Amino acid sequence: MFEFPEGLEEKLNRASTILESNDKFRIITHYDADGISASAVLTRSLMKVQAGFHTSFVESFPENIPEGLPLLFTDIGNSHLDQISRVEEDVIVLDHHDIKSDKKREIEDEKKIVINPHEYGIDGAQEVSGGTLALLLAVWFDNVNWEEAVYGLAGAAADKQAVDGFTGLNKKLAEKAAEEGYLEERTDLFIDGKGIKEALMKACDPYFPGISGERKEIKSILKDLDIDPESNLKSIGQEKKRELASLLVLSLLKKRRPAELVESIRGVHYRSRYHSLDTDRLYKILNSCARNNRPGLGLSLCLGDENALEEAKEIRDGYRTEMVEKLDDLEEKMETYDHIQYFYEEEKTRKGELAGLGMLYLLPLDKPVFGLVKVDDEIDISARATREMVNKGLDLGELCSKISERVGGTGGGHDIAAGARIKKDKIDRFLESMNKEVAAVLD
Ligand SMILES: [Mn+2]
Repeated sequence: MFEFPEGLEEKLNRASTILESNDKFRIITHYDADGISASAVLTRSLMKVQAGFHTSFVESFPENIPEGLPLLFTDIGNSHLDQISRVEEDVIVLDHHDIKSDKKREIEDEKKIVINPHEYGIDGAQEVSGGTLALLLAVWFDNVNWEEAVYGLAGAAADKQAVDGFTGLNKKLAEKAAEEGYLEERTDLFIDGKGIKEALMKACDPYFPGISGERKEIKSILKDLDIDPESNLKSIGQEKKRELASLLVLSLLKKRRPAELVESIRGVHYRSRYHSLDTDRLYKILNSCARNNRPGLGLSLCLGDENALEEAKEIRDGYRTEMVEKLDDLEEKMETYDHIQYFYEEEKTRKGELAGLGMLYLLPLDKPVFGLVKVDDEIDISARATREMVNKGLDLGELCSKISERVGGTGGGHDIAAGARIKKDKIDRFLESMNKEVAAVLD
């Protein structure tokens, strides 16, 4: 297929043997969009060989691993190999999260296969996701599964691995799927909605500061450009589309967004030739399902359920409206230390996305963002950085793990996106320590 790092092919072969030699599986996947996409790739592939499946979406690793069926862990599992090594069944772990501590990285058991990209020099934060790892195994298992590429890549896009275009293994998979005729590569302005006015009213990702959700502003922009607010992007022609794109880009430049983000507004999208889906649109729909605690709905639409797709689109519409409103208020809610910025949010399921979108489209780029939510006597924290901060050596996953541990909590995640949970009365200490640690790296 393409050149693989040593050892990876052998793992994929062994994993394929497990898929071949069983006819029913239990998929345990992370409940976010990438986790849904990974389960969709595997489920769709397994259905073709008449294998049965049972899928569970979990927020964190299950305390008791259900037994009785071979287990497929997707987008989760790398940091729980001790527990996994104790089950009787065949197991495949397809997780791209790096392990920060000195925990076990491998299981010495023929029946347990751990495919951790970091062990092969592949950056799991940027170059491969749960969805694309599942795709890799699926196409290794059977070539016909290239048709599932749109689902796998949607997972990578959901994990923010396509902001600057796909790279690494994601890119290889996308290009190969395009070459095989399963995906079509398109470079274009991309905002989705029934009409342009509606698309801009609900544009939260990308979010255009000063335009998104601003009815009057949108009306006047479209009037100036002589664009019918009810028309769609396809129908207005290249010239008008370019003019509109320039204005949208300008709103981002005013907020000093980096060039690659601005470019991505007119970026590359992969459209499936078979399922009339776009990686970009699909991941956003799956994101809305996940963020509204409906991961099962996301999987159903991936399995071709039209009603599920319609319902998910409605959820996404409501979600976008809500996020645009929250982004609109975000700047006012921000509080800062010298080297970090943070905000309190009411809804647990919104803070991560809000921190991420804020970091990307709106907030000052010199400080990582922390979204905080009070849950009983604890505070749940989502942290987001920029790629540039990470390049300077910032690792939020490591810091969240280290500092939360210091104050008796838990934490971890990726270098660019991480989280923690600590007791309420420890929040000042957490933020102060974080401020110091970030200063040590970025100053
Ligand atoms: Mn993931």
